[in-house]
Amino acid sequence: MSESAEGVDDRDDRRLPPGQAVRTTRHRALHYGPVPAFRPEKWDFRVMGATADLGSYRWTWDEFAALPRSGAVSDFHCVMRFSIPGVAWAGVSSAELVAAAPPGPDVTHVMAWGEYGYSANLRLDDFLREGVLLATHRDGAPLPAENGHPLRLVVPHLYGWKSVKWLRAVEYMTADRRGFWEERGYHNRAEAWSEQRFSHQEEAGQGPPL
Ligand SMILES: Nc1nc2c(c(=O)[nH]1)N[C@H]1C(S)=C(S)[C@@H](COP(=O)(O)O)O[C@H]1N2
Ligand SMILES: [Mo]
Repeated sequence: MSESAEGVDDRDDRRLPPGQAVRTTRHRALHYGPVPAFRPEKWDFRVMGATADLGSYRWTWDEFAALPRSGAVSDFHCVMRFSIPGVAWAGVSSAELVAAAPPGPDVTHVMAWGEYGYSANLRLDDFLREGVLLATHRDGAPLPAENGHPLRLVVPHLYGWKSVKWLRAVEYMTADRRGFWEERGYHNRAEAWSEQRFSHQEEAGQGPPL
């Protein structure tokens, strides 16, 4: 197997978005800030903002674990140019969440909120794309703590920073607003196949003002 010093194998990268290579070495989990502790009795998950009935929704850990589940296999693309092919995720699909907590008619975007205020904005149609999961499991096992336990978002067609780990809430929005990295120079939409890495690449109208 031809492998470069950086531990990437770019021989068979035709299935990958441009500028990406398969990472073959085990990698350190990537995130900003510390790994939060999971306290099941304190944990909840919320849907808030512009819901159809203008109320907000809250699930305890036991309630969330009882929602209908599904799985999806997808490739994961980090903006740092490595990809992890064929990750098997399981959890609650975004479609299932939206069925349980319907958005109002004017909702165009969502903000995914993690612990400690980490956030990422998504177009509603990107959030509802096939394969988007609120995942509790990866490759058949509960998520390791550093990979988002007990719950993370997975949005395979967007760069990895949109896949919020330690997910605690989804906010329905009637206008776009930048999340954590989108305010700090990264692309508002972050579609990996069109290589939307940085905010300076945004066309007029692709995002709210910086
Ligand atoms: N809460 C939170 N989620 C996060 C991040 C973060 O810093 N905080 N980093 C993102 C980035 S840049 C990537 S590439 C992936 C990495 O996921 P992994 O550690 O499971 O490989 O998590 C994403 N989700
Ligand atoms: Mo990343």
